[in-house]
Amino acid sequence: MLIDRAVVEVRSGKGGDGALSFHREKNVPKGGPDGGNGGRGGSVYLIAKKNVNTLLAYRHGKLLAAEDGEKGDKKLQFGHNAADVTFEVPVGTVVFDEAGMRFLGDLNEDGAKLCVAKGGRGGRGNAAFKSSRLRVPKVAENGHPGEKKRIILELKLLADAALVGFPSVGKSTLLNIVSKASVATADYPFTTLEPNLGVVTIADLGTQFVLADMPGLIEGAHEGKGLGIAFLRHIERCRVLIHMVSMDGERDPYEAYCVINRELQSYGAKLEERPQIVVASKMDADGAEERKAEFEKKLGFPVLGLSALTEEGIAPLMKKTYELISKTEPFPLYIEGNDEVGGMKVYDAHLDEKQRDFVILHPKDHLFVITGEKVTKEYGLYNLSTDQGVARLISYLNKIGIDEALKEKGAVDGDTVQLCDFEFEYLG
Ligand SMILES: Nc1nc2c(ncn2[C@@H]2O[C@H](COP(=O)(O)OP(=O)(O)OP(=O)(O)O)[C@@H](O)[C@H]2O)c(=O)[nH]1
Ligand SMILES: [Mg+2]
Repeated sequence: MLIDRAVVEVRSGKGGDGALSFHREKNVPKGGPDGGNGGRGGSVYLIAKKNVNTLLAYRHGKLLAAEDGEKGDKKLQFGHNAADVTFEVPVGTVVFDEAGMRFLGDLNEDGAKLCVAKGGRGGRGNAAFKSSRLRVPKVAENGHPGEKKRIILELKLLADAALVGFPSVGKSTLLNIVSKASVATADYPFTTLEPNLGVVTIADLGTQFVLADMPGLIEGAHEGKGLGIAFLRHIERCRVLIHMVSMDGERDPYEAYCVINRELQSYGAKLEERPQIVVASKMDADGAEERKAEFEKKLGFPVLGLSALTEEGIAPLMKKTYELISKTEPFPLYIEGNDEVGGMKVYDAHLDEKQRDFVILHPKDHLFVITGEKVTKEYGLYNLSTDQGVARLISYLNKIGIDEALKEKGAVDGDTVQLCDFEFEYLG
């Protein structure tokens, strides 16, 4: 089986905590602060390698993790940075953050590298806080937390052309004939459940291309009807679509043609703009010639007729497909709101992070819980065993407007507010 999708957990290292320490020497009664900074946590990278063919290594929900940074120490000893770790994936792997299916990167070239979890920064030791206002800082920062998330790896099939159309129009039958594949075919819809690939050889041109047979589409596929359209992700990189319309009289050919085009459009990756070769299949069926003539009249252009029984039209279609592939540029992977993803070799999954500061939950009377990635991350930075740490946390919460937000949510004096393991009373 082709493993073309894997979900893995990635975890970068936490930054080492900064140290809280004071210089001690016999003859120096009051030494200055000398707590060193913590080291940076390791980051997790993926790299595309052309000698890696599948996502098999990631099949069982592997954990991709880097080590934590080392703590800072007294006498200005800085903690060591943890090493970054890099995992190899096949060329053509596309990476998404599972939460919200956010696109992280397209590893479409040998050597392309993507940071999927950035190591946390080390915390500052108290020596770093020396200032004229605070000569004896009794405060050190904790290291920044590492990132932890689940990512989806998807291997896009690298087919040159794909067969699309309603179920039972003869897509798999054609693939079998032209590529000597042995894909199941039958006279009921949705025989094909997963895309299949075949290599087509054009002997007299001494050339080959890869053809993908897709599951059938139906009206409403973009809303999940039939098999849905999720599998269309496999054809996002195809240069040519062969749109097959059956002449057996099951459906009106022109209507069927329009429905499929609408579904391709609804997929949202501009598949409708891809060069299409429209073909009329099952030309051996009764009345096929008349239907084809009518179909062409409505379309306004002639189409190739095919029959798997007589093999009529098949060789010319393969030749035409090859010619169109040769003169069509490859398509960059389309990502919503990002027309072109390419050229960049190293992507940074963190650049476009847009986060809200916090969310307030109200699980029961007189209890409010502050949550959200940003605020909990910030929370981890304060060393609450010191008065300053607490003071700084409170001033941060004030700055981001917690009081107003709590009031809006209906908090009254004396209500309990929780943020991780820290609690305080609301005072309006
Ligand atoms: N008469 C005739 N029957 C055909 C032709 N091509 C395919 N068939 C038959 O049509 C039925 C459906 O063919 P498939 O190749 O399974 O169709 P498909 O488009 O792959 O269908 P799905 O996988 O369900 O989307 C099978 O019973 C085939 O034998 C043809 O050219 N002429
Ligand atoms: Mg099929």
